[in-house]
Amino acid sequence: MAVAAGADDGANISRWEGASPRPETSPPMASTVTKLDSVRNPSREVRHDWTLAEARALYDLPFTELLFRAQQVHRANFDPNKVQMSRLLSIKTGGCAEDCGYCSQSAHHASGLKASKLMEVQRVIEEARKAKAAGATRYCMGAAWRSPKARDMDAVVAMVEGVKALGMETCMTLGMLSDDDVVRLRDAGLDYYNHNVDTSEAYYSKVITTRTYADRLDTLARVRDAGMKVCSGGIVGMGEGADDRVDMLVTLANLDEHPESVPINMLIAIPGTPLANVEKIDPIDFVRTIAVARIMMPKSFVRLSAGRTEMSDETQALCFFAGANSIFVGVTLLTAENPGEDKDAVLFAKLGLEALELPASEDHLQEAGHARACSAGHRDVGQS
Ligand code: SAM
Ligand code: DTB
Ligand code: SF4
Repeated sequence: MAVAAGADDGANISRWEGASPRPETSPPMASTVTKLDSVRNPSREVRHDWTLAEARALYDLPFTELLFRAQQVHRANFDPNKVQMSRLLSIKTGGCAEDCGYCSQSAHHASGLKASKLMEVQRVIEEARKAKAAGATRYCMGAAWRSPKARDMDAVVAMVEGVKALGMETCMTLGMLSDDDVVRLRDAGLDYYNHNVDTSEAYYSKVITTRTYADRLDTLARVRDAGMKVCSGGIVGMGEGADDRVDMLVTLANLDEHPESVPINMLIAIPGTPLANVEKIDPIDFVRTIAVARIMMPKSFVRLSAGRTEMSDETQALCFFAGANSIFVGVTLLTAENPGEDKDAVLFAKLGLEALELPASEDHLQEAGHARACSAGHRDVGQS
């Protein structure tokens, strides 16, 4: 059944407009109605049966219609002025066996990046503490691995436990996971696992040859089955076409459950990698990708992820209007640059955006109490 855009939105729109009544709007032009009617998605409906044609029809809508519609979906599900903030840390950098064509950390490419060993657990916890003080609510730890080795798992588990004890949400991205790995991470209290499909299945083999699209989906299924939250998205601007972008979103939206977090990265072109000289994506097409992700996965956090240092304030503002509601904060991502808290504070003030805080659930209060107890414990150990 076709539902006109906005048909179910009145109450939701006024929710964020305080006391002001929803303004009267003129009916849209006939051509607009026809285009919008051809795609079914009331603002709160979570669908898992998207077709490529439907997704592409959204992507191809006149820009302001696409953004209007994405903003309607966004307002029906989120406070549009709140943005979730995550901080990344590379816990094991470089020397990776995989050949991902975009990545500075692949041993296959001459990016000049110095490889390092797995970081000490206490250093990771100290970095997380600083990130929390700077406003991040989720700490994401990334390792340049095809998959974690059994010998590394004790340290990784200790990192999750230590960061969680600070009262932060935890996320890891360690490559492919086995059944044992997911159980250990879940039992340690890992909240999210990030594993991106990266692009469409059709374009994938042009970017990565050392593991398959199916391998990625297997890991996502393992993470989901173990009961952890899924963070999965991809990269745009790798020379793919619009069909690849929407196909990637169809893959994510048609998973049994939508990823709770959907990072949309703009390629950071790294010298020495095969994608170093690929043509840049038009920012308007990047914003379209964000808007379509928002519409297709209405209740997921859509993260405006890598590539913000290359974006104007205006592009980022359009991304937030299109429904992006999460960012990475801090001056580095894993190995590449990010705007940093000072620049983001200026941007957020200009746009009237605010950081989304974690709900003060009993769990988090308990965790914060546990963190205080732990840090007191560590001081005691240090003093004895
Ligand atoms: N090794 C793990 C893996 O690949 O699953 C985790 C780390 S990996 C760096 C995490 C994700 O970062 C990749 O899947 C990719 O989507 C993104 N990424 C890596 N390099 C990037 C770049 N140069 N530009 C944009 N996104 C990038
Ligand atoms: C994701 O989708 N983007 C983040 C996170 N997940 C791990 C990583 C971006 C990496 C950008 C390139 C770099 O810092 O090396
Ligand atoms: Fe390795 Fe991950 Fe980089 Fe691929 S994206 S080369 S798996 S660190």
